[in-house]
Amino acid sequence: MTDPLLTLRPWESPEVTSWGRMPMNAVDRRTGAHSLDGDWRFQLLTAPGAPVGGAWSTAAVPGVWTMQNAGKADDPLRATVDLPQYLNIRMPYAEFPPLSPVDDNPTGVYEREIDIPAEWAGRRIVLQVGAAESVLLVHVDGRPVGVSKDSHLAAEFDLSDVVRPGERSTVRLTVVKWSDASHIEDQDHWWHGGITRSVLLYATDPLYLADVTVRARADGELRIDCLVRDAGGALPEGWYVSGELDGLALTQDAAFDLANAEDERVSDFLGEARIAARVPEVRTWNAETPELYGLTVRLHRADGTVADISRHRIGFRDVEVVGRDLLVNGERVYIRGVNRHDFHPLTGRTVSYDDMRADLVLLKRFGFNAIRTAHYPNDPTLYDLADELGFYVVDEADIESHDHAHEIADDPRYLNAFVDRVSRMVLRDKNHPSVIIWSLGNESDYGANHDAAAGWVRRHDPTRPLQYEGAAKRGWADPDVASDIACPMYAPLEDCVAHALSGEQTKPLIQCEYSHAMGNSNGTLSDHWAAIEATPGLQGGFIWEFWDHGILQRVNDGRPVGRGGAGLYGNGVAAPGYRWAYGGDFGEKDHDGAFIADGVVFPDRTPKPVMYEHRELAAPVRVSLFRHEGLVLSNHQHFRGLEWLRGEWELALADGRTLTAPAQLPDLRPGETAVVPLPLELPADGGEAWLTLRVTTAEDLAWAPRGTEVCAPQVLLRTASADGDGDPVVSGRVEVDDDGLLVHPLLTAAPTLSLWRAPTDNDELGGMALRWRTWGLDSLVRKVVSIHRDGASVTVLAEYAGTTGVVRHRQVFTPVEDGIRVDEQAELPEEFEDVARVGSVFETVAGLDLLEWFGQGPWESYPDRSGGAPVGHHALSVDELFTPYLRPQESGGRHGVRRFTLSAPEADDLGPTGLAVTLDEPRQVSVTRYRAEDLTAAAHHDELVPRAGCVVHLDAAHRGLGTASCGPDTFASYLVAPGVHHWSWTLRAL
Ligand code: IPT
Repeated sequence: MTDPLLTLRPWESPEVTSWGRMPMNAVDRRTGAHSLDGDWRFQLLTAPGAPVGGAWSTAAVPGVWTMQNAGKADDPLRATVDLPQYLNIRMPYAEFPPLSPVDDNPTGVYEREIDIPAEWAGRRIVLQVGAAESVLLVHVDGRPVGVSKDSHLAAEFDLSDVVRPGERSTVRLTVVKWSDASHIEDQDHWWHGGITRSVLLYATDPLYLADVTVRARADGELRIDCLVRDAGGALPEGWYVSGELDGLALTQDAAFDLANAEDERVSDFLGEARIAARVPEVRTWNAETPELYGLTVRLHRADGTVADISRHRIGFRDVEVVGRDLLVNGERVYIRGVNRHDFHPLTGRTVSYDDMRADLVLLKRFGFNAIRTAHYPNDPTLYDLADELGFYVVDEADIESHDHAHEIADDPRYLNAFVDRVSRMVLRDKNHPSVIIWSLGNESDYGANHDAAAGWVRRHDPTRPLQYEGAAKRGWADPDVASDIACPMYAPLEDCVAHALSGEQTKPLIQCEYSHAMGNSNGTLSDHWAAIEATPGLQGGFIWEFWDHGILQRVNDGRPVGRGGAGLYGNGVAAPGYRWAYGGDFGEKDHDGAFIADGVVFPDRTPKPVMYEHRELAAPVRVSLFRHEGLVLSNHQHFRGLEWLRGEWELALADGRTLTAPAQLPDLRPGETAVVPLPLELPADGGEAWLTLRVTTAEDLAWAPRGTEVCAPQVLLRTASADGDGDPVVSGRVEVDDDGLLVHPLLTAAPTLSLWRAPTDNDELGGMALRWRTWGLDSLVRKVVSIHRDGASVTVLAEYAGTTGVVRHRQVFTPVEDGIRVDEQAELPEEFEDVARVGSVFETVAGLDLLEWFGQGPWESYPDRSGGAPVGHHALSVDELFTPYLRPQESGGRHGVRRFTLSAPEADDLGPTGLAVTLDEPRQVSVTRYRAEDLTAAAHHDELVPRAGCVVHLDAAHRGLGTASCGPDTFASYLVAPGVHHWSWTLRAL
């Protein structure tokens, strides 16, 4: 028998967005529903038309088959199983929209029995499939029931006429991976196939709430619009709705009924009712104090009995664009945002409540207050959590046609799909206070299809602004494009500032993507925030992105670990025998490599160092020095005081002392400042002095237990005194070998000049690493020119030859008390106009595992990413110093290091226990177990073989990180220029 769903070939008909699917709505049916999650019978076909009838395996629902090795797991990689593939912009196949490969189109067939409870007799029975990609075909007992596209939103099908209460039915969900819809789901993440969110079955009374739309304003005005339907068609007489808001009874609005009754256009067939109220002394919702109210809406039959219930948690708040400001409850709020995908290293796209909560809790702890749901509506629970924990959400429709953007934006065959996707998102999410802006999608050029979708949103929900980067690109101030926000991506900061200062700005400027977090990145984030906070018209942006999308993979057979592999990793690193897979690791022919690893957290959610930078930039309380007599404390929040915070002062002195004193945080309203006296008397001696306010949560919060660190603003109280003549020279002998290399019992490799760092992703993709390789900086050839003894000092002149230039390097070794002073000078030729670093590198004996330093820390920091690392006395094991970026690269650096010791924590009494280095001024230092060449050669972290000793870099100058893998490079002030560089340091044995 021919199946009409297959005959129609909906996977190549963009005009067909659904068939038999019910309209989207905001009634939450999760409570009381029967879950159909679990193992389903499963077959993976090569194409949608291929015969079903082979052997069934099982697949977990929700889940993607690409992560489950579903099919025959013992086949060679990619032979009969379908594995994840990572491509950013390019489509994975050559077919032009709307077509996809005819013969090679993995199609998953999921089947299971469902028992329909006998007590559902007479009720409306609905199947809800949370999400399936990219085309879902539904059959029940062999009968075609429906079709749905739009991979990140639920589809509902009315089964009332298909199943029989008290009987068993077979549900088949056929999921076709490639389709016309794939061309508008060309987002930058892994391609998967499967059912990614829960499947439910529920029943309602024939008389039911088809939709509920809540508008709750900051002044307490509440409007609830209910759409009522009856499965039988005509509505019964006398139905009505009621509501309850945290115990406050709400009734149906008679004025609305009257107006409807008098309006001849309104039929009795479509049930519309309104509840209107004004809530006195309303507690408004905002991201800092996300006050929610419990709302229950009831639909009654004429006799008062309840036919249907819809429960919501709502927030009273306003959002509007006034001039060039985005206002929440009248306040111009900063958007400290991040782009977030639904991602998990074991399940691909399926994320649990606990996962999502953990994401948002982490973001809260690191100062984020906004999320862009890149690039599709996220799991519905995400929005509940955003409401509850306090996030501003830019809700983005599932439209990205990147590879064929220009063709599709005006293609009328895709018109319906654009409007469908945007409208379904709005219909689902409109009641969330967290959602403050709708986004029409991502990277899809700009065309009539967007304007059509924008028109729908503006009519349906005039309460929120709308944004679309592709439209804003036509002109940040252009009133005629479908974007109320100027929301560029990766715009140079100077362009943003210039726009804000031009006098022509008409819309808030909030970058939808900026500060690309690939590898060791996010340089200049603090410069961005300094400009944002200093420039009216700039309001923030969304960092790209939250996750490094590394998939946990077994190294021996290349398979994804899949569900149940939890606990195999921690601290950002996959356990031995596993690795974080990125593009190409599943044998994909076409892929975009490590570009998928560009988040602020590792795949196990371990925060990368940039998170600490961000936390400090978002500090709710700031400190500055007031005429050296006192301190200015300020409240940098928008809505609340400092009462939820507790502080402690910490004074770090260069002589090694750290003094503390309790802090009394003043009672400050948002934006207010107060002058407080210095909390500690500054000791007359002790040298350089830094005062830090360690701010923690004063009580348990939904997102942080009491005592969680919130920020640590710092002021310099006293600069280092000039060192006089330095360490007195003592008589003694410095040993160098015939090559002029220092001989020292603690060093296994003598200090030499280094101009190379293992390229960061920014260095590689920004083209810098290529230039450095062309100049030969990765393989400089050292030649000693002269060795000269002058009294106790030895001067070594050497030349380091690259392919295009020669660097002259001088080292003067002078014995000082207990050690050796090394004065260095390097002269870079003009052609080495922009290098990674200029400094010394040496290697130590094994066993020196503890680094203690006075400088910035404790986390990794670089010249253009050092705002979140306060100066103080820090200590970490050498292994902890290293940041395990997925693709090994320069890492583990610490900025502003004044001195350090490297010691053996458990040294015996024989021989030296370590070494101490004092630097002439604060310098960039790194101590790792890897040479730059080790890091450069490895493609994954698990390929690195730690050396027994330490590799120590002391840099006279170190280039900033920037964000050139996608976006602007670092600023000129963070570049390492050619010419003469000087630096000195002293090496002592402990
Ligand atoms: C931009 C995309 O919107 C985002 O999905 C991601 O790919 C990001 O860049 C880079 O990781 S598109 C880019 C070509 C500007």
